Amino acid sequence: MHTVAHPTREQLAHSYLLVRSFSEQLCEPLAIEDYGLQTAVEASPPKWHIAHVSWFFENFLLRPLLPGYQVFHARFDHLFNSYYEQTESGFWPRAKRGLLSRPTVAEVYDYRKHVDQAMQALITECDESDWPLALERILIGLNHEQQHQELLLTDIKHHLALNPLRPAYRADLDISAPEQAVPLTFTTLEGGMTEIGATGDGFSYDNEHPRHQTWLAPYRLANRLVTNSEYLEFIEDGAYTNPAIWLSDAWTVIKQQGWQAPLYWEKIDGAWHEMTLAGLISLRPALPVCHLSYYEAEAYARWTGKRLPSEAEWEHAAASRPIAGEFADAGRLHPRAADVGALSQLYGDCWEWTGSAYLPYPGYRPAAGAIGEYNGKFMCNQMVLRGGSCATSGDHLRPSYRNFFYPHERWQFSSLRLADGVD
Ligand code: AVJ
Ligand code: FE
Repeated sequence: MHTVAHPTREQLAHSYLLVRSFSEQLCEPLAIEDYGLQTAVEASPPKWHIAHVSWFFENFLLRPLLPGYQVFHARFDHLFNSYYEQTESGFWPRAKRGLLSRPTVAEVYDYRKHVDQAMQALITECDESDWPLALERILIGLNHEQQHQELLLTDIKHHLALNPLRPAYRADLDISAPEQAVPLTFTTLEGGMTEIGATGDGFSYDNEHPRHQTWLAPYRLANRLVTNSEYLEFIEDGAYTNPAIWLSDAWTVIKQQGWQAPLYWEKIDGAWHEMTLAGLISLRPALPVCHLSYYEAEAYARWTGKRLPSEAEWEHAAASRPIAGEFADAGRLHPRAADVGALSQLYGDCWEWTGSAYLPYPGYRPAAGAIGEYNGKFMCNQMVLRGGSCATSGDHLRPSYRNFFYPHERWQFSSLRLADGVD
């Protein structure tokens, strides 16, 4: 959520309404029956998302900062706390979020309204002395809600893709594509002593700090994301049956899960199809390949003789370029084909797996207390993704933004851009 450097209370109240109403807008195409489903441990039911983002404001703002605040329900903190250990409530297990028929969807929307009214009161009535803390936390809460808006979309896609009817979330989406992608070319970047991390103007998460120097040897970046037709060559070369291509952990997952293609690809009568938020479509060769795990992105890059960019290489290239691309706001909800030969698709379309482990930057310190659990405790065994996707709001992104997932996870809109050294 971009705001001016020091938003007034009115400006913040307005931003709050905009972000909150976008969550409700995203849920409009849902039937009541869609709200409770959980089809993977990592994918939550829409009802849970809608309640959890409200809990976040209740727990980190209303309870500590709004005098006399009455919680909506005494046990909701247990049900809708995601993973914060430093709380009295504890939390309901993630894997069992889909087992809760109560509270009902209607009750969860009432909870949301209760929190919204109290938040408007907090924004207007909060003591001047508490305002800096309230402002800081509201900005986290709004950015948190934007993250869950993306998760809502990716989780709904997962739920609908499991269903043999392959129902559309929105049948009216236009997933058009050109016949051919723009040619793959490489841009050389000189590197040298560069800086990465949040610059300090505008909101950023703690994991983007501190900004620091990092050395980059000259490198080359592909002008666009890898396409479906390029990835198909990898499949047709027998990638998914050839253990020599894969990292050991990757091959274990491929065998266990029976992977034969990216998530959501399926072959029908010899022709590849892809499940989208508009339902099942025939595979469009020129569109970016999407829903890859780190394992697949890494192996594909190596198979081409190239590699994944590091997060510093990605950020150094992206920092001087406009935040433009296919975002959730535009509502296509599917990546678009690149249409220029120059470095493009850095933002939006698909998250880009990097070759960088998700680690603290030198000197990183998470905040004290439960809110410090937001990012810091996940800095182990995950990989960094950069740039955002067609399910991310455009005003949620910036060059220093670090997303992170486990290397086997592929239900996000995740893809890759090739990188190479300079010889
Ligand atoms: C940054 C997307 C990995 O999904 O847990 C949501 C975002 N953090 N609530 C996640 C998040 C707290 C986070 N990711
Ligand atoms: Fe959350």
